[in-house]
Amino acid sequence: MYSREELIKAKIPCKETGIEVKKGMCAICSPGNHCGLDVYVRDGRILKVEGTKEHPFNQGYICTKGAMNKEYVYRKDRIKTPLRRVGQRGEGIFKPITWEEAYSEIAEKLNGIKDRYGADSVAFTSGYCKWYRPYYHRFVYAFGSCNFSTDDCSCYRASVLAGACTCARDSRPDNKNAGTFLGWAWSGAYSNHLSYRGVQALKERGGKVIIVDPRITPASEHLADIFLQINPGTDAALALGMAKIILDHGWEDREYIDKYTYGYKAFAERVKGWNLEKVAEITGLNPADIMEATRIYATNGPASCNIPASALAHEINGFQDMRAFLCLQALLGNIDRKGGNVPEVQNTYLNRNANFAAKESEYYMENAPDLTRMIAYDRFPIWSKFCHEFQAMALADAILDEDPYPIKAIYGVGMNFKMYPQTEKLVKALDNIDFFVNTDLFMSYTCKYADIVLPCCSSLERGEFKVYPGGYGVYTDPVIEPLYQSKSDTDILCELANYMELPDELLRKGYEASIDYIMDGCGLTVADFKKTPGIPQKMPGAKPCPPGYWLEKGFPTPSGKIEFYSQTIAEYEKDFGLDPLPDYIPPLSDDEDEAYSKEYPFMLCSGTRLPHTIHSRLHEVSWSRYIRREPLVEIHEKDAGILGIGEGDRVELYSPYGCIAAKAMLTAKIHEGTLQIGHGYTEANSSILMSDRHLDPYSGFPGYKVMRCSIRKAGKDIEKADCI
Ligand SMILES: Nc1nc2c(c(=O)[nH]1)N[C@H]1C(S)=C(S)[C@@H](COP(=O)(O)OP(=O)(O)OC[C@H]3O[C@@H](n4cnc5c(=O)[nH]c(N)nc54)[C@H](O)[C@@H]3O)O[C@H]1N2
Ligand SMILES: Nc1nc2c(c(=O)[nH]1)N[C@H]1C(S)=C(S)[C@@H](COP(=O)(O)OP(=O)(O)OC[C@H]3O[C@@H](n4cnc5c(=O)[nH]c(N)nc54)[C@H](O)[C@@H]3O)O[C@H]1N2
Ligand SMILES: [Mo]
Repeated sequence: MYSREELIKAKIPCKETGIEVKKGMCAICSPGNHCGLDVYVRDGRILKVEGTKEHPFNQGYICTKGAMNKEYVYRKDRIKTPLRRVGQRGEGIFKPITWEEAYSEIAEKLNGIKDRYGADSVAFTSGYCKWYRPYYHRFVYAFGSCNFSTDDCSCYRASVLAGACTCARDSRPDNKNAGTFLGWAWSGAYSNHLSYRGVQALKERGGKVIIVDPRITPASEHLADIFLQINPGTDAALALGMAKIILDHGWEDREYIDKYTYGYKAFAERVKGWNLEKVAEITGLNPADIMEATRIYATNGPASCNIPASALAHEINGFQDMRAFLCLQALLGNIDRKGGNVPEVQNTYLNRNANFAAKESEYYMENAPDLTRMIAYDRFPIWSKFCHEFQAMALADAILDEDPYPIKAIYGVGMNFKMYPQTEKLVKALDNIDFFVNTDLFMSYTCKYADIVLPCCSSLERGEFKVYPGGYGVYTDPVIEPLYQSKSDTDILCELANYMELPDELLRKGYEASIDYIMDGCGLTVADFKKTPGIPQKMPGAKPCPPGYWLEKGFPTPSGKIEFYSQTIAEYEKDFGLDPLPDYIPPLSDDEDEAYSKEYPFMLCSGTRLPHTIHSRLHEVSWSRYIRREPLVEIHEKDAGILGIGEGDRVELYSPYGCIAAKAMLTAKIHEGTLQIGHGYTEANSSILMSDRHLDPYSGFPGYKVMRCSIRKAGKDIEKADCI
């Protein structure tokens, strides 16, 4: 057996074994990761994958999910050919058709609907995949529709919007220089393994770590000096309470506040009402712990922190929680300072700052239609102000109410109904839809409802461009041919654009020409990158972004300062009741009547990240299923005792919106009165329990982490229960 190094370096052993080690990229997980992979290939088949040691980003590491790439690519339910539905929607009965037949039917149907109802009546959507987005976005605008949406409507964007209303869109923790790391709704070990390593290193050199989480996690166990096991959804109360303690002790950075912030007085006035007892009561925390955590955070600086991706955003006060959290950082002068958080100077490509300027938004916005016509444009003004996408949480309403106009077709790329709250309502809304196309690798629950299904391929079967922090760009080569008749998403869109004769020459030239346009002026072209496929190259023009850029230049806010009081939000205060200052709103206040809370006494957190799954992608991979064979509901052992529920018992989880069946997993890691379940399962889709009205008024994000529900032991005839 040859070692990995021998196989990579020496050509002769490769000839003998027939194995080639090719450079690929894992796209199973967040684009914030996308680790470099060494893919062992023989006779066009993947044998195994490993992390690429010389990759500047992951340096050889991959996570549990990345290790499943082979099993993922060869999932049994890969779609082999384009398909036309012949059964009822949802039945999953299809007839294979040729690509030409698929393209001509799509072109005819979409153009027909455009002629009859206008281009905006076609809604274009995308699931979690990011790589094709700028290209797809431009495709939508070339067609003429203003209605483009992605999973950003429920992922991370709420945190970005809170940033945009306070200081800058996004920031990174400067853990190397920090005295303390504040991990707020952060469980890096499961959701972002490389971020966990950064905090481990801080801890190893003597830094302090504070963790704020309702759940006991690897970070709370192994890294935390102090762990605040907070009641879910009460984060703004804690942040405002900590601000009060900081001001009471005179720990704030006065000079920084005077020079770089706006609205401090109003903020100080707002936090006055938050005494320690009140904070402790709401958050369920011990007052002494709150004091001690605040003391460490304020006096052992500079302090860095994570920017929570979804946990806070999935509370319905998530936007305001994030604002309160950012204001806390500002009080201590931790924004744009060494050892604090360094705001991004630019968004290079696909929501990543790689220290050089690319022309991504110029590219897709070049021929943008009137975006004020977007679905739900007037419903979530902060969303609409900053996003070039409609808030898709309003899609079902828009279809059912024909408001602001009828939606007659959906074109989906990786669209997944299970990511939408009240999934069944969206499925029902399809009755009003004349034509639905979806593109996926796998025959998903959603694909079964489509009129035409298009087979796309994985990241190991396509060439794709990506940027990395530190100034890197990379272009991958396919490591194996696309399986069956599948194609890359951008090839599909390009061929369709040509079929439809969309009036956009650049788009019709294809993905690579588009990347060259976006990267124009950055120093390297696609042809340059392709000389070293899969190996990141340093961009000649990349410049490091040291802290202090915004402090010197002025922040991209109306006042040019960090805004405790947001002038942007103030524009919408009168008409929309939005609050320019951060505030705490109880997560269930809308529904909080007595009868309701009696019937649904539990608070459900759906979608806490599990180390071996990601959304709906890995549940059907056998490796992943061996780890957790069935959907499990975590319930506190005391609650289980009261309800007579034992470990492994079949249970039903129900809310006013639906019911799902799962198995009970008894735990002491979560609070009593709360339940937790993973998301993305077809046989137990937790999103059907969520209300599509339980939304954050600022961002439109759904309350996935804070939904009232109840649990009961299932009867013997569980199969016949009114459950999905
Ligand atoms: N209840 C609940 N719901 C949630 C969440 C939660 O925590 N709880 N989290 C929310 C968040 S943060 C997110 S990001 C979303 C994610 O939600 P989804 O978008 O649903 O994520 P996935 O299941 O990863 O991917 C959707 C589809 O894309 C397909 N796919 C994979 N690769 C490709 C590709 O290269 N091309 C194409 N065309 N398709 C591909 C997959 O097979 C899958 O069917 O879910 C949201 N919904
Ligand atoms: N393994 C795995 N990794 C993933 C994903 C996946 O599905 N699986 N999804 C990716 C995507 S799209 C996203 S958006 C990110 C999400 O990344 P995160 O936002 O980090 O997601 P979570 O792990 O759900 O939440 C982090 C921590 O927040 C805690 N939390 C939950 N509710 C609250 C609350 O009310 N207050 C506080 N303070 N903490 C709370 C959870 O217990 C958890 O420990 O993960 C990405 N990485
Ligand atoms: Mo996400």
